[in-house]
Amino acid sequence: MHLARVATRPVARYLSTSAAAMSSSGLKERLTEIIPQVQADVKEFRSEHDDTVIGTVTVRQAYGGMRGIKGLVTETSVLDPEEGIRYRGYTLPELQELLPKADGGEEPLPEGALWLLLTGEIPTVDQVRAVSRELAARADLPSHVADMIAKFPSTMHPMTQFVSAIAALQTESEFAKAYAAKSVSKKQFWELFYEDSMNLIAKLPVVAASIYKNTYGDGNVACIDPELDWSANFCNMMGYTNKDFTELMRLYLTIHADHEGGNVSAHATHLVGSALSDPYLSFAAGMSGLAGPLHGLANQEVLQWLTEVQKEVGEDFTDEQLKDFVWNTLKSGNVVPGYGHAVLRKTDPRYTCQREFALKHLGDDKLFRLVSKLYEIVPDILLEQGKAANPWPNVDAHSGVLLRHYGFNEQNFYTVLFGVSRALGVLPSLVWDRALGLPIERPKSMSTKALKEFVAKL
Ligand code: AMX
Repeated sequence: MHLARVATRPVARYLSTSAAAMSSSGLKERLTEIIPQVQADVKEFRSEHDDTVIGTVTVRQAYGGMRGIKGLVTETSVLDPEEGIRYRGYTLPELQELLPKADGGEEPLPEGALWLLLTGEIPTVDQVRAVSRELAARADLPSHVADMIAKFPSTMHPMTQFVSAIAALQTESEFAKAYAAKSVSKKQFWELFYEDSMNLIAKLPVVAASIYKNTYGDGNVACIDPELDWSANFCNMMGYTNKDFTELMRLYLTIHADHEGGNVSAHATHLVGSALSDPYLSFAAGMSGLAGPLHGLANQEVLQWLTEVQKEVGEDFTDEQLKDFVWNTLKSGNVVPGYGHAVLRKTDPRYTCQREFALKHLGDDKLFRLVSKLYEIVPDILLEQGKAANPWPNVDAHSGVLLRHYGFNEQNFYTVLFGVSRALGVLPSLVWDRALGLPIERPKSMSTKALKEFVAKL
């Protein structure tokens, strides 16, 4: 029988929650100013255009995963098939330039991305430092969640642990409590979603690090240091103190945050939240979607696949050997993980900025060499096979190589890192869903019989 390793230092020992209330960064105050302006803008736009047609739906789309149907409003980011993601109108290279950095650092602080995604504004250095402090002050874990993580069997996949722990944190939901007490009006929903979202974002690194240390280590998790930023605390809690690794995590947590509203994790979070399930339950649903191999779990799959490639072709591989391996993957009915995308039609800019980080920091890392070679080889093969609409690499083709370089070898944990970052995008979206009063989501479905009858009448 598996015996769980219990943290010798309880993971719940952090700053008191009353400190959180006192350490406001000004982010909520800024949102309070912005929200009425956006509400008025949306009201005016809708009064003029509610009946304007923005697209049509084909039978192919109904059977084909609703590709390209414009049926969702997401304020935080927009994905262009050719150019890639823009957070509130800014490309990733622009964010790398404009968002505040840590002292002596070169990569953006994800707290800055959080501010931007929530407000649409690039924050100042002071505002970002204040958000770091506010998140540190909200990071307390309730003891039942810490105990629960400590008792999970190490054979339970880290994403299953992550989803379960997030759902268990729902005891802390201020929205759920106020709603149950009938003490909140619809106009105030966004504020409670904001409080829940900020608390959840603050606690996720503690949850994730506790899962990491209980699954792979001695169960000890370092305490939050209120002087450190969100990523540095996360790295410390996982036991990584290398400065370059912390910089990598700042970049990683910034670029994985948001990818507009239709991807599985964002859409699931939004959908469940539309039933007024609180941010904890909504985000747990989103993370269940991220755990799928065609979505976030692809970063784990990539590392697994690269390990198999290495084993098969060795270090002095030829192009022909790599081509054979890729073709064999396809012929055996598997996808090439890390390649293709439902929306993108060019190399994912999230791949490109990770590649640039690797060019700067990884030197002649063997796995990076292999990944670079595959970048030259895989697209042509996918094009020749003629099935994938997009033969180019996505975000997951690169992330594991960077983590592995710094000794982060536990690939089954990689999707948890993705999940911690994704909170910075989908939870602000959820806050805006409530601010704009979006209703419960309920698209129309049809049976094949009903569809046939419908098209016969056209
Ligand atoms: N390798 C092999 N075949 C691929 C492929 C790949 N990387 N990408 C797409 N295809 C295949 C599809 O499986 C599909 O085959 P089918 O007709 O036999 O079912 C066909 O090409 C058409 O698919 P598509 O329209 O190009 O893609 P999609 O929108 O249906 O799916 C995605 C997109 C990402 C699921 C798909 O490209 C894929 O499976 N990629 C590998 C897994 C991966 O990297 N996922 C991570 C995506 C990013 C993320 O969410 N984190």
